[in-house]
Amino acid sequence: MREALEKIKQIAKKELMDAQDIKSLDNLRVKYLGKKGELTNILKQMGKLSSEERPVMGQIANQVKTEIENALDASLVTLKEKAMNAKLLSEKIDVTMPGKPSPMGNKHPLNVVLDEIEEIFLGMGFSIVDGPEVEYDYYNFEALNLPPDHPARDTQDTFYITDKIMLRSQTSPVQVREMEKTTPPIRIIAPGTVYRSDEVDATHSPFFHQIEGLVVDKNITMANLRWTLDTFVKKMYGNDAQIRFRPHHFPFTEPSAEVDVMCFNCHGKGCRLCKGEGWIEILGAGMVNPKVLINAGIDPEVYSGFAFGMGLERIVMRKYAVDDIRLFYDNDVRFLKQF
Ligand code: 2NM
Repeated sequence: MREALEKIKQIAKKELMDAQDIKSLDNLRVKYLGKKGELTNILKQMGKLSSEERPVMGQIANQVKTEIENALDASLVTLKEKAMNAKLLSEKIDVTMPGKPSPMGNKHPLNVVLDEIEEIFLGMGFSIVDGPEVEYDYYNFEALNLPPDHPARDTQDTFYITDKIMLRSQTSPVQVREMEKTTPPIRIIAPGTVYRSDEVDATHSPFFHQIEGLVVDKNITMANLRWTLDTFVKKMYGNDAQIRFRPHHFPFTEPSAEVDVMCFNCHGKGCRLCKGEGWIEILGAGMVNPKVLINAGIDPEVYSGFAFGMGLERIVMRKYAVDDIRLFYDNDVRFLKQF
């Protein structure tokens, strides 16, 4: 038995030294120390020994057991260390390596120009206001002096939700709400999305963006309107930019005008960009109709005002020679990257 124990000890120690991983170490623990393990088997035969031999053999057996356990523990420590080193090596990252570049987005050209326009009007003391896109037809039409039978109110051209509620077709309802809410002086621009039931083509979209302006105070005249728009186009297109007014009609302004800017390509001579005109229409404007002031609770005997409106897409298309309005809404990065 002594020899058997010595042999188990030798072989166990060698096998434990040779174990390559924690799993095989576990198997060895079972093989030697488990319930049906080799050492356990020998200990079971202790009963057959004489009462003199038993304590001696018991001591040797315990010693072998302890030695195997110690060898197991030592081997476990070494293997764990080895596993950790392998893991560290395989997961090593080089923190000095350059990162992968993330694709950068782009400011949308409509926003590039809108921000520019807002900056110019903020510089002249205007505030920026907004309002609902789902609007009562009262604010969109009636308060603006468009009676129920006015052609612009044709249901063919307007997205009605109920017979009284619609998607706004202009941003003027924002101005009406502002006039109701505050007392003059008022100096605001209202940029935003507007909706019209148009057939889609290169120059039409069922939604687009408008910027409308409104100034109401005592003694506001057409001269203030001209100065404001003149200052605006000079900041927008450069100091040699010029404007001209052509008589026009809007129900919400009286008198009304369409405003052209001298073609910045040919300086009035006529070219392809301005279709031979020498001038390009950029906005509509006029003195706020006294009826509109009354509707919004402002006394036209005390106050007067001017208003103007422009389409953002048209201005951007002209500025960057974009020939199809649909390009603004596709969000194709190959297009957007160009601004
Ligand atoms: C335009 C042209 C002329 C306009 C009028 C008003 C309001 F609310 F004050 F009456 N806001 N915007 C206006 C005037 C809009 O767009 C071409």
